[in-house]
Amino acid sequence: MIRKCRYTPMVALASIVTFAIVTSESARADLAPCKAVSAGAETTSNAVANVGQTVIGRASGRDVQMHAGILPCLTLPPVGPGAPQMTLAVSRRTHGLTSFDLSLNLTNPATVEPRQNGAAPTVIIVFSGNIEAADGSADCGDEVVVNNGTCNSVVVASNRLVVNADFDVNACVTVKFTGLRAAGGGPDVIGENDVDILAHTGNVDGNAAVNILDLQAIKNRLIQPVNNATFLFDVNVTGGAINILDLQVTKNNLFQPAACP
Ligand SMILES: [Ca+2]
Ligand SMILES: [Ca+2]
Ligand SMILES: [Ca+2]
Repeated sequence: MIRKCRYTPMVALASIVTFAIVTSESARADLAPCKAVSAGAETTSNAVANVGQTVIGRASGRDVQMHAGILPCLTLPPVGPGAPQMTLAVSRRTHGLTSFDLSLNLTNPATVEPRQNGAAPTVIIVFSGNIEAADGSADCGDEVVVNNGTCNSVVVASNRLVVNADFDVNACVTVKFTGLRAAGGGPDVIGENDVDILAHTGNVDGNAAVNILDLQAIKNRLIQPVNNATFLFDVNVTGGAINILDLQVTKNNLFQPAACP
């Protein structure tokens, strides 16, 4: 949600002014900083607030005209860290010596993770800015709750929340976070606060079922090395080459249902 506001002096404030918060860190670079406008002066520059600040001066989708010298952004709080929000998330599996990340949908439908847990299953949630636990320590069962899985540990690293978690089999796994804020005592995290992943062993094509088409897809990649194009087919997360064991674990899960609400 980004609002630019333009101020034209010597005209009364019109209409009902709406308030909005600039929430996009990436957008800030496009916006000029607030600056003073002297009485009677004309300006066409955009007077804006930085991320996390309240923007005043836009009504019903149109620019609001203001009295001379009144620049609302001059009265706003000092620039501080913006409110972070989740921007992307991945399910990471370690295939032998190499990790491969499956990008996760942040909203419905939940992404299907066809791979087993492997040695170090991790969900990594990336935020728009650096974060910290408000109570000083990011913990399983506190800041992070994993439904239909086991939260093993949580690490905050800059703008990433690293959740080491085992997924239950054929389950809708939900990683939910709370109690996080911008690093340095900044504003609380805003926006979506959880991500669903459908753990469905062998469902390599990501549709509703584990069936013969999944077996065929794996078969088509037999003996191929695990790489960025093939990692989902290393269902048992061993690395090396895709092989009969990946077919076998998929076969063992044929027609087993799984769904996220
Ligand atoms: Ca805590
Ligand atoms: Ca399938
Ligand atoms: Ca394998």
